[in-house]
Amino acid sequence: MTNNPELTAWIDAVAALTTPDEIHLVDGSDDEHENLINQMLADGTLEKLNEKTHPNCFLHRSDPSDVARVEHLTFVCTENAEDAGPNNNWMAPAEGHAKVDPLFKGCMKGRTMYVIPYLMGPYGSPFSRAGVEITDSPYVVANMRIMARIGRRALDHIEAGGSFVRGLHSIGQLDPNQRFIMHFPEQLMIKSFGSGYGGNALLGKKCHALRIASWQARTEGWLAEHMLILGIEDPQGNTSYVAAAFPSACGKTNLAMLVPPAALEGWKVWTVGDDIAWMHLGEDGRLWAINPEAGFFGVAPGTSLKTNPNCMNTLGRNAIYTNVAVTPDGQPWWEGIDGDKPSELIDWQGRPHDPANGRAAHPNSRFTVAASQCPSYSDQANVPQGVPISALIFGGRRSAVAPLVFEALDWEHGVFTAAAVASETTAAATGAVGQVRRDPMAMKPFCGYNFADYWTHWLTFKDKSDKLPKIFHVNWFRKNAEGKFMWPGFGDNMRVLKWITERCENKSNVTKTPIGLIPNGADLDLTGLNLDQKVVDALLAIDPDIWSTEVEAIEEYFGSFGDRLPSAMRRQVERIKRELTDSQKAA
Ligand code: SAT
Ligand code: MN
Repeated sequence: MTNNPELTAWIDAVAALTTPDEIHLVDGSDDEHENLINQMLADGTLEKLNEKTHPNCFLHRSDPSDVARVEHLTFVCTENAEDAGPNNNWMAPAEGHAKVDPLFKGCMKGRTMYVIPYLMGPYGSPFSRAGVEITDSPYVVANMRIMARIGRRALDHIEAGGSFVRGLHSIGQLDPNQRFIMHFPEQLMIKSFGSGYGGNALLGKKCHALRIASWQARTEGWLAEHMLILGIEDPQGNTSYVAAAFPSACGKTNLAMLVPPAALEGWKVWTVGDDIAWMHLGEDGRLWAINPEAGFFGVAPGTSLKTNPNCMNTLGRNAIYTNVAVTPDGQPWWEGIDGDKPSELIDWQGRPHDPANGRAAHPNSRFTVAASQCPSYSDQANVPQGVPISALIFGGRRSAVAPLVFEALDWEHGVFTAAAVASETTAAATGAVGQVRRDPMAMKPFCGYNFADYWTHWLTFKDKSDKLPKIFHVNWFRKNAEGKFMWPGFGDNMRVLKWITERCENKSNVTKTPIGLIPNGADLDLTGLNLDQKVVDALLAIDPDIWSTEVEAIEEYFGSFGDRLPSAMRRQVERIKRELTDSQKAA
């Protein structure tokens, strides 16, 4: 099957444990893909969508209990509990294996075991990393084929002696009571049982490219982040790149393929990635980023020609839809899509849609589609050394507190700002929606080790280069007293990106506040946008009283990391508190 002895031994061991009827080494070919699709159409795993309007598109309805990531069942298994930190559920590795291995025993009987070699990152990039996912789900194989570079070329990388992450996955019986997503960073291993959902089952994505990779990145001196990567081209044709971190379902895909408003003539956005960035310091001292993924696994609801035309023009062909609704003529449908709501729909569970049953499409329904189909796909997206990053942007979903945008004072304050990010929870994970929680660097569900050590790692970059990106914080989600969003968002976010690129060239004046540098209202290009000056002022306002409470909450959160918390974080808390008090006294 392969000439790599380690891989052969592992495949044999997994087969002995899981006892599949057949073993299939995935080569990623068109023939193989077609066979898999036909098999899934025959057994009902997939349904064909309207070939005329959505060529080569398929619908998958998951088990209704298996629609999102399960953070409470996700574990980081390290020898030392402190290494996983209070930000992770922890188990000792021996205990972790002992918990899941019995579940895997005989679980593939009557099924085919697929062995998927995959590469995260462009072919030929020194920063790309390989993995092998063993799974009993053909749906996972079809999705991995879109999301990663799979098959022969990935196997070549492994057979040439590259190390690889081992990911073992079985859908089991899709029983929520027998579901675990286990990570063993010290062993470069993942074991996932009982779920077929994206982040739980497509192991190259969050499990490998973030949880395991963040661990490797710390050891090796780079960064594995939950960030989109985009290029901003100015009217003169100069392109600069930014990477931006937001929690799941907070608009990363929309921002990554944004279409600037007509009033900002000549500006363009190019998409490199929409979810994950691996960043290395170059010899020139700049931070260079690659997108380890090859596809988008995006949230469908809310996506429309109005909110994200490039996305709509990406996902109309060769896409797999999961848990969306369908129209009577077999077109995918979700809340927020263009046009009127059809009078008849089949809901995400396959029933005639009855509003009494809730929404027609699941709030976390998804599409899987190749990034190369995106009209704004960057011609630099597959360049082996990646793209140089001028700015890092962090944000969350906050109806109050955080202004539209501010710039950090320096790297240390930027790391503090990113570590202090909070956001209202979304349907991307099971559990309550809309609750504010700390989500440092948008990595709360994805950092494979202790956040305190992670911030320390981020802080080490300060001494390694004087050409690091500037750091910004944005909030598209601020609401007014009536509970309405104050900022139009979507394409108009370009106005904030434009200001950010100008700041990276040290243009535009700013006002210094305790929490960072705020744009002068006049420097935000709001041409063509009918926004009252009062609203702009409110969007940029920093209320010292609200921020005093916020800083106390941040301090309390940091306190949960005890002695491991880098002193720079405490220093920033003290500075901001002092400056807020001074500004309150002055007022
Ligand atoms: O389910 S995924 O983790 O792949 C998507 C997300 O929640 O960001
Ligand atoms: Mn994500």
